[in-house]
Amino acid sequence: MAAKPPPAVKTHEFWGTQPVPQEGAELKEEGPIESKVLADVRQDPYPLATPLEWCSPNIEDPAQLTEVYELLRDNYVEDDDSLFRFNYSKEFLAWAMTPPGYFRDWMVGVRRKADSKLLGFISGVPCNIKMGNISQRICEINFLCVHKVLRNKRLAPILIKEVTRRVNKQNIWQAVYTAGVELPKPFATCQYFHRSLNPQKLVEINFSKIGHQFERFSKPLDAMKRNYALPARQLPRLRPMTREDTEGVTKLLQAHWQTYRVAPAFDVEEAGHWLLPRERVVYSFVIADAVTQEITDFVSFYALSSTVIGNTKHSELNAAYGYYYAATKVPLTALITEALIIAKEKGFDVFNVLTLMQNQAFLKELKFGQGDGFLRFYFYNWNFSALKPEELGLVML
Ligand code: MYA
Repeated sequence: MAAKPPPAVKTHEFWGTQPVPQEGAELKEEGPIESKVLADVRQDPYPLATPLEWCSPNIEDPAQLTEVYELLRDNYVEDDDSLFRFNYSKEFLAWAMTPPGYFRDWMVGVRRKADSKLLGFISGVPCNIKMGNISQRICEINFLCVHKVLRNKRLAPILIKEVTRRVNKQNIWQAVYTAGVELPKPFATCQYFHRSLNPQKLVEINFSKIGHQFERFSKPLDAMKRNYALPARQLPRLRPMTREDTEGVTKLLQAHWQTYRVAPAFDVEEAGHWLLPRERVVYSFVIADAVTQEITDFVSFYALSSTVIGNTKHSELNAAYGYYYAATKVPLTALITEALIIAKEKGFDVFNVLTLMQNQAFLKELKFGQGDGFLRFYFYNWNFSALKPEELGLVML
């Protein structure tokens, strides 16, 4: 019998040239893959095809924010069946791209010269990250998008190289990013889980199916609704986080983040930016000790809608996504239950989480269902041994 051919290894014309761990290569010591100095950084932007030009959209200018918003609304990530497309709100994008010390030129856009239309985008923001035993100021990359009319023309690698050049100019040589697709080479892979808050709508938009366990009932949808009904609030002392809580929350989270191999290493100012509540963007809650006022517990989620593509009844799926937490005085399950109840009260249809942090501990009990999506986590220019989702304490937007 003829021997089976070896499995095809996907070749990566671009990623094969980048300082990322390559498929099949042995892991080297944790740390940078290549070492460069400022003098090595190219001074001029990378060349673009003649009809195109670079820009740095100013996210604090409402008109330019709208351009980025519309590019993403119409061209950003869709699920495999093209039923849903992420629709990050303008407020959300403004929050995600303007943390303390952000650089305007890390927002990289490509315009068509003829009419200035924005056709490509990628963003970077500075962040302090714990990578194993080292905490370092690196770059978080997000919102890579090429307009549908310019797909498969190798514009994405040019956007990535240009943002890398601009980040390097600030003497920063590492980045973290996530993608649904598999590239060389993730240090962690997490799976999505979904907790239904509005089962009827989720069925109507084909996000969920009525499960087999409900088919034996005369009214399966009603049985499904009963199954996902939530209890009344159980933690009356849980209240929205305020600016005065920022130091206490930072202290609590910094201690919690020590338990992971990769996690944020925010200072108080960054924590204020990333965690203080913003309506329709991020929701954060604390419990303070009745006597000492010390913050003992924290839970948060963020709001990210998706456009429902081609559904006559519904146009938006309102999703809440689990964000950071730390529980020291109440069980984590109780904190997440409160978050689910609040998210439902605020009109969210579903609560999504990944299998990172301690999430696997509550998925079953709180009736989260396994999704079909995966999210891969990557470092740029940093060798790092693979970690299990529960060793990962970083949430990317
Ligand atoms: S993840 C979200 C990505 N966005 C979307 O999925 C939106 C919808 N899709 C699109 O807009 C386009 O399809 C994109 C590709 C723009 C994704 N990450 O131009 P092409 C590689 C990295 O012909 P297009 C997020 O935002 C692909 O393997 N690379 O393709 C984080 C191939 O390379 P190779 C990707 O479809 C982004 C090459 O691009 C991705 O027109 C992190 C093909 O280019 C992807 N998601 O455009 C970026 N998808 O031949 C890296 C495809 O080698 C940051 N590709 O296989 C790195 C750190 C930089 C800073 C470093 C500082 C120190």
